[in-house]
Amino acid sequence: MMVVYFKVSGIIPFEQALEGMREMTKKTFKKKGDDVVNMNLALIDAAVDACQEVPVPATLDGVGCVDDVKLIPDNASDFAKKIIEPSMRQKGDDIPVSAMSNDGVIPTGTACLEKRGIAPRVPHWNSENCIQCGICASACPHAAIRTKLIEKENLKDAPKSFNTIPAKPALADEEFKVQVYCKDCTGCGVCVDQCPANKNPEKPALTWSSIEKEEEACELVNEKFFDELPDNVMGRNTTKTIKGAMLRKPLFEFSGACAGCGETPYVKLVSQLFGENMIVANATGCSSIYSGTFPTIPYTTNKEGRGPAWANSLFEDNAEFGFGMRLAVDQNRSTLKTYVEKVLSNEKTPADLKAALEEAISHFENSKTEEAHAAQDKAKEVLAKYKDVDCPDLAKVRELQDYFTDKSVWIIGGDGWANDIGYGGIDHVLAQNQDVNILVLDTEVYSNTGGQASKSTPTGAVAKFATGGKRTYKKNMGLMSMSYGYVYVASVALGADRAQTLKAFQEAEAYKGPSIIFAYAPCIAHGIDMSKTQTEQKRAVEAGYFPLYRYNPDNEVPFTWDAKDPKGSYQEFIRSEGRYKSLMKTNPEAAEALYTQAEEDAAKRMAVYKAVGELMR
Ligand SMILES: Cc1ncc(C[n+]2csc(CCOP(=O)(O)OP(=O)(O)O)c2C)c(N)n1
Ligand code: SF4
Ligand code: SF4
Ligand code: SF4
Repeated sequence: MMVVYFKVSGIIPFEQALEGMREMTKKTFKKKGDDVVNMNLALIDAAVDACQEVPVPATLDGVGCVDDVKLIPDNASDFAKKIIEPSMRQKGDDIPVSAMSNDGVIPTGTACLEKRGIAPRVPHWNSENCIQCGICASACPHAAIRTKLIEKENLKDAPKSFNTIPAKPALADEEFKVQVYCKDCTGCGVCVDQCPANKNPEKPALTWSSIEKEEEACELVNEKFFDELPDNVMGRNTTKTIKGAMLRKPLFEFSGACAGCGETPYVKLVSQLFGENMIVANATGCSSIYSGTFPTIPYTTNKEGRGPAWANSLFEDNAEFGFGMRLAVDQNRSTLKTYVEKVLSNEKTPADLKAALEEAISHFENSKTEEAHAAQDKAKEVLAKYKDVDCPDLAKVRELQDYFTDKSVWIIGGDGWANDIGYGGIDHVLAQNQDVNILVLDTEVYSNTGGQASKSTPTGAVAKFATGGKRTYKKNMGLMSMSYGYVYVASVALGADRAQTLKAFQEAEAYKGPSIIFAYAPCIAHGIDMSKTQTEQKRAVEAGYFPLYRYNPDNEVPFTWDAKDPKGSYQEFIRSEGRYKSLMKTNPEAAEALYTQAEEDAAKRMAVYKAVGELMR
């Protein structure tokens, strides 16, 4: 590749580049002997000889070149047309600075425009075998497979190809559907791996198909119809179950995370549960990259335009950044309340406005219920009616009207942020006893910069800066957080126990103080089969590698140990992952000793959590 790069780019004279590559090759492979050096030099010569120009044809079997392909729909926003489309066509340099937003605010809901179509194979739903569990939707890192309940009357205009099955538990007027978004699917295989019906090879509910075949079967048409159907139809379900939670529209979709990523299913879950009223402070790391790579954003809104607001500050100050959001929301809400009271006590206030404001403010403390939303919407409607009235108090209420609803503040980042570089900030914010939720996506390394060791990296794991295997213990940050006594703490692994993860997220949100959740997230840096990331979470818990617990200060007995006694082998688990296995090749003696140490450390860690958890009342 290097030969081709220097030849085509002409960045330096080719002969000079060739000389440099030869020298580098000799230096790099010197220790491996002359044979290896000569083979690599021969490779360079072969590449020079083989390098030839291939002209780009105007068409390929009748298909035009990329400039002819329609990338953005006609009804897309100005931002999509003026910024996203030229960027997609690699014409970003032509965008004038004047087209950029002045304050850095850009619209959400734009990752759905990409339709990358990168998966050579995509899942196909065999409806007759589906047990309607929603696990595929919960496991998918990319929100590319979804479930919906559909009222039968809404199927009147459905395309012929749009198949559904009667909803369970049986309701005469509802149908259930699993929809694959073929062009957003990465083909990672996590859903196929996780589908419980697939355990019976005779009757699998998800099988592989080619993207072309699915397009021929009108899946793109089906997807459009599915998308336009009403969202969040729950029937008899509630968000207390995974099946129910997965009936809600993900407000985080189609991110560019690696196929099979272990982090994104958690972010998607939070968006499904709380996205409509959520503000996210994101630490730098993988989550800031897949959540905000300019110009498209995977955070999106529901059909009424409600959805998460997202921002990324620095690696080292994200907890404080989110804490500032909490204080700002509280301040704005308190100002709104003061001005609503002023308007209410003004005798000139019309009766309908008074009634609407009184109703909206009556839900101030419990502002996220359906009833509260209806009252808030009504208040906004009446406020709009009086928008021309010259009253500064009323103008202030209108300015702050979005704060009738409290916001759910989520502070998100990786283990490097949480354990190392942002730790001081997290500790400070936890100590303030304010209502924020912290989500630590624990890949046990600095994933985004190529897998450097963090204080969350366990003993024996190989990472950059720990190439000989990490020599120290994984930091017990859960325990440190619990020691405050007024912090909600949970440790979860979605693929190991979906119900426990769901419960933890809901408890964290409901808890009126600080919450912190440590979520185990397998990653490409682990050297594993990425179609099995959720299975890997299960294996980790079953081997006693990763703990599941919840510490809820609201409960009479705050600590709950959620993992069953280990039934898998710790050694078998770590020896199956590349990040541990590689040490065996480079330093087998140290590997054996570190593997033993790692198992002892993990056992000690579990015992400490259990024992101290019991004491922390
Ligand atoms: C102060 C500072 N140091 C280093 C970096 C470079 N950096 C950006 S992302 C990252 C790794 C993030 O790792 P982690 O927090 O574990 O999140 P992950 O990528 O694993 O999700 C690093 C080191 C930075 N942005 N700021
Ligand atoms: S293959 Fe991967 S990206 Fe595609 S639907 Fe399944 S889990 Fe989602
Ligand atoms: S995981 Fe399988 S059985 Fe469950 S809803 Fe999805 S397709 Fe159906
Ligand atoms: S590097 Fe790891 S955490 Fe980052 S997107 Fe890829 S799989 Fe996810």
